[in-house]
Amino acid sequence: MSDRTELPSAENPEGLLDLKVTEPKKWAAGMPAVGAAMADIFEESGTRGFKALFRMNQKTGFDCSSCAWPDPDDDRSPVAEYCENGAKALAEEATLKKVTSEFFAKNSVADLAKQTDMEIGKHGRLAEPVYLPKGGTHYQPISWDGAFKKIAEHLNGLSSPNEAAFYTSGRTSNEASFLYQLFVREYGTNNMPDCSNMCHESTSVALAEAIGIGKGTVTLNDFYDTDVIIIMGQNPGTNHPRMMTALEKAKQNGTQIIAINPLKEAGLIAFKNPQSAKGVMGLSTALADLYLQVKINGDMALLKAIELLLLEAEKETPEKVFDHEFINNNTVFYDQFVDELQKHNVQDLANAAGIPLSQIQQAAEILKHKNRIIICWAMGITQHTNGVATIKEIVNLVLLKGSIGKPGAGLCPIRGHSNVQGNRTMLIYDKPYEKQLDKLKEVFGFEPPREHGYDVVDSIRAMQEEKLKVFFAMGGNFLSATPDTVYTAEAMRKLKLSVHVSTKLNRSHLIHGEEALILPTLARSDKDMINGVQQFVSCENSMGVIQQSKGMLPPVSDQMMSEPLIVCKMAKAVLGDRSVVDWDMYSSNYDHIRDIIEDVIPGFDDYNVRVRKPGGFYLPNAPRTGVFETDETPGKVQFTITQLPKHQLAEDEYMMTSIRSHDQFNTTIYGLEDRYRGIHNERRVIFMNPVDVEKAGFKAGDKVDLYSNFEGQERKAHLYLVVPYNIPERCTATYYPETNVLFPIGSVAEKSNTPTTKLINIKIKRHQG
Ligand SMILES: Nc1nc2c(c(=O)[nH]1)N[C@H]1C(S)=C(S)[C@@H](COP(=O)(O)OP(=O)(O)OC[C@H]3O[C@@H](n4cnc5c(=O)[nH]c(N)nc54)[C@H](O)[C@@H]3O)O[C@H]1N2
Ligand SMILES: Nc1nc2c(c(=O)[nH]1)N[C@H]1C(S)=C(S)[C@@H](COP(=O)(O)OP(=O)(O)OC[C@H]3O[C@@H](n4cnc5c(=O)[nH]c(N)nc54)[C@H](O)[C@@H]3O)O[C@H]1N2
Ligand SMILES: [Mo]
Repeated sequence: MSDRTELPSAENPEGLLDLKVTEPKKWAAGMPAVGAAMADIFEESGTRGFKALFRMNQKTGFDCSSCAWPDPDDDRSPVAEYCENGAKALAEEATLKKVTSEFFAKNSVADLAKQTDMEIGKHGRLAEPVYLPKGGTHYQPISWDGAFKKIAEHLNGLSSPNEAAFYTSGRTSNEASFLYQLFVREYGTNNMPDCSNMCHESTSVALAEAIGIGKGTVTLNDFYDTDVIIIMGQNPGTNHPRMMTALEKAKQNGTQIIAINPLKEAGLIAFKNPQSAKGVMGLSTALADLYLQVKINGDMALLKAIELLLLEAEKETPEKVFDHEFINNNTVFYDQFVDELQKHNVQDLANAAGIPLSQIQQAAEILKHKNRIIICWAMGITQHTNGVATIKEIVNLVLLKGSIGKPGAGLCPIRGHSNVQGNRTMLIYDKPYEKQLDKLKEVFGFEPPREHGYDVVDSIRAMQEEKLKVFFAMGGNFLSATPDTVYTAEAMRKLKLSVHVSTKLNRSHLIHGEEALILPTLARSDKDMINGVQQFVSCENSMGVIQQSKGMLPPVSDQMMSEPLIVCKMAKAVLGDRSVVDWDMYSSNYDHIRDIIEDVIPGFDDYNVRVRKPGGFYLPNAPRTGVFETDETPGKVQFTITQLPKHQLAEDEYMMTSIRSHDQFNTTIYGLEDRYRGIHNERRVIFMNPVDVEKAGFKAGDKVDLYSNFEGQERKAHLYLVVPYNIPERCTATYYPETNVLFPIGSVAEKSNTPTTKLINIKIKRHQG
């Protein structure tokens, strides 16, 4: 079958494979999980992968790069503190396959671009710096010095530093991030888009405004002694599998779990722990006591409905449901919030959420007399137009119950990339605070730029408008991760120079500027030696714990350079005598980087000492310790009045969300198995409610094309297979990143500017051709 056009995207593979659909699973993990992981490790890396697996997430080992879930503070499994998907991530890194300059001599950029994302990623580790000259068809070898010289020529030739942007993907360590932003600011711009902009930016904005800190407030131990855990818009069985162990332990301690998700995700229903005796015998622990299968973006209506029911209960039994002492002492705007809430009708809210009122009553009943409540959320909440508002509504609920700043209670955004939270702490931010810039100035003595920079979406627009000429990426896969693939590809092709510091080949290397560089770097599991001394880096997990990460695998090529070194050498090449920073010192030993971080960023006192302690240390977190205030409201945190979203669907339209399969890490596609959802051998599927399938005159396996319409512009994704699935009516789901062609650049979340990749209205038509 050949339906392939020249679309520069993950879309349009050669044809459809042989899709197999089986019953979705009703539990996650278990022995098959470990078996699958072991098979991957063995195939990619042989025994070195196994050895590394046992060091992953150990106190003296390296941090798994697959997610930001924390490690236990005290007891860790002596053999294995990893999950299936962490093992797959390691297999990808530890592979012995190499992408060398000979590989590029044999494969033109155009030919490589025709491969699927999975094929591109399977070629192995990038092993040499390579350069694509203007008009070139093949990447060719270049020395590291030659590469830095090219970057310097371009950056120093721009008419303003603001014509360059510097992207960060969330695997970059604290040490590398700190140096990177230091270089970018000394060079003279705040154009620092990062993967957060597409991920938890809505969380950072909402929490900073509502509770004064853009981070969650709970620790892992809170999970072990709490009454209720609510999990919204998150699929832990796949994306944070180690969270399952914490949920299991919580259940054993009597915690009730409420899951809020349009899809019945196996990992929210039950868990078979492959590391427990019970799990080995094939027994599972039931997780969600109540599963609310909300409509896509019905979360706001649902939260309001729960709050309204709690308010009614509070009126019946005053002082028994809400924590008035907490509310009086620590919050503002309670009265306004209640006035506004009462304007809603609970049945209307239930209808908007798409959930029977009786089920919402059950949720309210569970919460009514509890005040140790943890609310977790991830992309199902943040990547919506009203993501910031929904998160503030989550805060409202927590404040009503006084469920914050006490053990077993609080807000728990579950971060994605393993150091995405640390990147922001290290000042990777396009909108830095004045006081942070003042501090940089005080410590280093240069004047950092004050004008806010471009985030991800603004960068893409600026590329299109040719305001950006140089794009430098510290990791990631910008083209495939961002929305509106065709528009973004066009934008990236207008660049004069695109540079990617990467571990693996990806599509962003193939859709390039006039000139392009690929710079191979060390990954987490690689041993990082400088002047004969082994270095380590550090990362911050989702709960604000800073820990060291020390790789142990000999790099497969001696031409890879660590990220901190790349920054130092680039800074020297670009800034030369203009720089007031001692880059040589920082590149000689990472302890020097940590010493200076300690001087600039609060909470890192005795960094070098404390990071060497097994288990690391917690960063300060005001609300966690019962200090409640925001910039606007000293001594108090805020209730927020939010609006219900309005959704209008034409008769032939559906809402579409985008999700991760069990066999990918973001744009890295490990394989074609979405085991828990019962999808095998193909990713180009659209999950639809069986009633909708029938009404539309389709049947399982039919070939369809998807169309989105936004502000009069039509976008198309070719050739998907219909899969009838347990999802609310008029809601559909497809895998990210293939359908990023459908998400318009203009559709972003209010305040956070996050692309709304959890909702676009689409039409589904029978495939032509
Ligand atoms: N193995 C693996 N691990 C990963 C990643 C990976 O790709 N693979 N990615 C990492 C990264 S960067 C991140 S950010 C996280 C992502 O982790 P998650 O946020 O768990 O990932 P997603 O699959 O994007 O979507 C989460 C869930 O949101 C639900 N959902 C969709 N729309 C809505 C909605 O409107 N409301 C509600 N309530 N739910 C909705 C989906 O059904 C899905 O279950 O995982 C990190 N960890
Ligand atoms: N439709 C849709 N779009 C989405 C999302 C969605 O849910 N739906 N999710 C969004 C989210 S949450 C995120 S975080 C973004 C992800 O956006 P990115 O972070 O840009 O994408 P990744 O796929 O994680 O990046 C993978 C690449 O990173 C490189 N890499 C891996 N490890 C390292 C390392 O240690 N150092 C360096 N320098 N490079 C490394 C490899 O070359 C690999 O090809 O995508 C976003 N896009
Ligand atoms: Mo993410």
